[in-house]
Amino acid sequence: MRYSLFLGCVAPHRYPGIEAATRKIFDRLGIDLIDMGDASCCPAPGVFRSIDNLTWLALGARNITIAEENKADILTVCNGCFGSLNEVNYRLKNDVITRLEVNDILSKINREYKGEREVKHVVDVLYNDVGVKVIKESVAVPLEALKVAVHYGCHFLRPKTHLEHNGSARMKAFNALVEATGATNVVYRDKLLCCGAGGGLRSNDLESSLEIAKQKLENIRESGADIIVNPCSFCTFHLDTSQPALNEKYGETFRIPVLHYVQFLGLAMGLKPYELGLQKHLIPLDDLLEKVGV
Ligand code: 9S8
Ligand code: 9S8
Ligand code: COM
Repeated sequence: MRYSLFLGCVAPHRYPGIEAATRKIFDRLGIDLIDMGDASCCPAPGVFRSIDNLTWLALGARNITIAEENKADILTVCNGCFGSLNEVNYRLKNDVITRLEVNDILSKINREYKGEREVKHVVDVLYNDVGVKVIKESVAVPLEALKVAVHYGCHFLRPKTHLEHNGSARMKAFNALVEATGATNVVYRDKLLCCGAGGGLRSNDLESSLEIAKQKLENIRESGADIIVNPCSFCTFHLDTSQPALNEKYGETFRIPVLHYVQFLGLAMGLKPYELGLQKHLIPLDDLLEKVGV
């Protein structure tokens, strides 16, 4: 098994631990990750797709051609990147006229989109291609002491009728992967609520995006969860950074650690906190690490 690793923007720029964790857990699982050279932003679906469809398609197609050169499907670690590239791929595979238009643009940089590759979310790869059994066997430090609030994120959840997203199957897969570490998956109100970042809201209207995060975090706090685990770089970024911002703005006392699933699994595999970049998170994980005996 081998994949082209698509990093997106948030992992390399803000949460390098997501990249480090991905490389390390895949190394443990014996799966090769191939770099994608000069890949660009996916481009972010909530931003580019809403503004200029053709630009969105052409930029996404250019990234996919890098995976075609690698002869390996794309692995994404962010819901937005998955949603964007998967949809570009779907549209271009199924719409000949748009594909001709996009390939005309790509010809200026001597590239051609061929439609030879799939775009996969890391959750789909771990659940379908690796399997829960192997994930369970890879656990060296069971996380039984932890109550987890799972946050899926919007671009993870599109229904099967929308292109080939199948969010409900993916949601079940994610629960199983979280539970495979030994942790308890808690129930909380409005679980499917957005983190507040997406659709360009965080960059365009920070105040509203913080309001949504506040609702989400209040519901999670009420559940008594020790940690938020999610499968998206952008959600990780927003749920972690919005807590100090809300504490400052409203005199709140939010202090719920947030991990991307690849980091959470890394902990369960026995990787060290510094190998997973946990020191880069604004909400400290010290108490939680003590709880699981790391
Ligand atoms: S790339 Fe640029 S802004 Fe981001 S991280 Fe995920 S979505 Fe795709
Ligand atoms: S960021 Fe990640 S997927 Fe999204 S649009 Fe609503 S939720 Fe958070
Ligand atoms: C969210 C990406 S993961 S975007 O802001 O909706 O483009």
